[in-house]
Amino acid sequence: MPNSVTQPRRYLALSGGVGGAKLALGLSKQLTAEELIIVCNTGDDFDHYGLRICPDLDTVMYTLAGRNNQQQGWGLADESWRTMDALAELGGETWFRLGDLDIATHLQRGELLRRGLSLSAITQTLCRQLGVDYRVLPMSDEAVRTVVSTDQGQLSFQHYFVREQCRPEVRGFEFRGIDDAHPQREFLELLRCEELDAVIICPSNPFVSIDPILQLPGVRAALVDCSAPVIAVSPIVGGQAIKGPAAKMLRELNLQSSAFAVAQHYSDILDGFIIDTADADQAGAITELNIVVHTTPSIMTTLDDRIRLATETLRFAATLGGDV
Ligand code: FO1
Repeated sequence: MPNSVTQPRRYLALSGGVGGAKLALGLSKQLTAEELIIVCNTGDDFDHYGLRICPDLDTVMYTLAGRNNQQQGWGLADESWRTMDALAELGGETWFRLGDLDIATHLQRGELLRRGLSLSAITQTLCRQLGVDYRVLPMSDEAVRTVVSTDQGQLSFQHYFVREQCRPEVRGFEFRGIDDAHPQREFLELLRCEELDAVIICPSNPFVSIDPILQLPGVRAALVDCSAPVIAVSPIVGGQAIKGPAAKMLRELNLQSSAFAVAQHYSDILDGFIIDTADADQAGAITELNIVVHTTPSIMTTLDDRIRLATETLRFAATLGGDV
């Protein structure tokens, strides 16, 4: 697996949303906290009731802590909703569901922000308190906010995704603040370091979960120059997204809703692409993009599925070696 018995293995996973967190969990079962660093999209973050909500950071943190709501994917298990019910009684907005226990995370994050801590430091503190040793990093410590251009005008991400339930037709995306933002320091250092064994783009939505990370100044260039193989796991299986609007977005952007279209979207940075057996017929076309393809069952329903896909991904990375 590693390219030398002495050199520590280092893997960088890029994650957003529920699908990303599933593979991150599988990778965490195969790699130690020294070997796996997870960078999360923060374009979904938003301020609501004066709380700073960071869905993709919290979903990975709760998932690695074994505390996430398995059915929903986001939020905490054993949650209660009394604050939401009380808010409804007062005429407050309840379209964005904040569980009583989840609110504690947002209160503590807000308190630490007010004390001047960076989002990286806050995330590390929250993770440590929840027993998560893995480095879970925001893609940037500066604010980047995804705005979705739709047939009903521009919508902030959570308004599009939750309030409007992804119904509006997308026309494009804007990542507000991204030109002035910097990739999180450790993230960029890792991309440039020689010890990295692979960059793994998790099966997240390419447009609203991964692109905000890739479009941070310097990230795409660092991925192109990266000595380690860059691998993505397709979020599209059999023309459908496992969860969320990725397939619908592809169609609305007049792209194919296919694994091939995702490979094309990442083609300038990818060395390898993992597709599901259902899409084996697209392997040839993807190979034409000068991307090595690995075909394997990629739907993650159980923990074993997550671990198996993570194992396949790490093995695939090893075959691509460091000299790409
Ligand atoms: N997603 C929903 O579909 N409905 C919700 O009410 C909702 C609340 C919520 C609260 C905290 C949090 O961290 C995530 C939450 N999500 C909710 C998921 C969130 O919108 C998405 O996970 C990401 O933004 C995109 O993957």
